[in-house]
Amino acid sequence: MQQHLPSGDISPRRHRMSKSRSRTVKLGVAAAAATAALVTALMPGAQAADNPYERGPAPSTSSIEASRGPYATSQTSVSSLSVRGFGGGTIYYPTSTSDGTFGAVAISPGFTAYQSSIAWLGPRLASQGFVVFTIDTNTTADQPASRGDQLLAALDYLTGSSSVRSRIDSSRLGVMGHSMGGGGTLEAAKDRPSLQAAIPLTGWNTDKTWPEVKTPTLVIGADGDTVAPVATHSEPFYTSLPSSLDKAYLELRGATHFTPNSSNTTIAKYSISWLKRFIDNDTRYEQFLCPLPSAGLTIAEYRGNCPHTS
Ligand code: 9J3
Ligand code: ZN
Repeated sequence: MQQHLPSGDISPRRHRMSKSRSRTVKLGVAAAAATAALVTALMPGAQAADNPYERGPAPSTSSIEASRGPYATSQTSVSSLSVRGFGGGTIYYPTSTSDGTFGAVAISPGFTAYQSSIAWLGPRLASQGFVVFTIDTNTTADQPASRGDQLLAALDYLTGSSSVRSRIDSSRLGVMGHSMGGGGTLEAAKDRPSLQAAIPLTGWNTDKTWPEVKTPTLVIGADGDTVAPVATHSEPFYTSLPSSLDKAYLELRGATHFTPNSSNTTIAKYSISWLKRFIDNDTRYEQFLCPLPSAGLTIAEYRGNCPHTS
């Protein structure tokens, strides 16, 4: 959040206030601040802000770039034999239950790939305060529309049947995916407008137009992608999303179609910020999204709307 210095017209008005009134206001403010500090100190999980969905300490550039966030994580494997509608997967989640429930994200791999191809995102995102489900698809040849259905089936399993269901706020869900899984991410958002965030990673889809999407979407492309070139995939995906939607386009510099298959700080920091901002309504992360990030060593291009409307 940007801090603004008080503008010049404040001080004459302050001089009009009597000394006793000024002292009463100051004491009241001090008492309220002390009470808030005491409540926060006595209740480790308590948040000083009024947003009930905020989780974890105030973020910084280094905290969103770090290889792990503030939460220790656990993981549990889900067998394909125990579920219907998708191919099983691995759930990564904050170990502690003392901070209440968390938002959740399902993530699909791409064509011919397995959950291992996106596994780095599990602990990376979960340690920031999300339940993360990296899935396998029914077959590795499944197309984007099917991957979208499977992401939704995975979220339904996660919130309805999984061993961590009580740790999740089922009203705060998002989807991500690589390549055809990114194409599936857009399909899932189109099919379920209640989703709070969507992030296709070097997404691939024969459908280039997404005016139906109501979910805040961060489209991530790669400047050197020759499998799903940004000019025919991520860029039209982004452009076709409604202009009224909170949306952004991040083009990675020096990156390929397979950059999202390895740990990547630029993908992580903007994904964490987008998920926090739109799944948790956590405006402490707005500072990393608005004003729009500048192009540089790892960002070839960034587009989006600021300020955000939702
Ligand atoms: O998931 C993907 O990597 C999709 C890219 C692709 O090769 O599609 C061609 C059928
Ligand atoms: Zn379309």
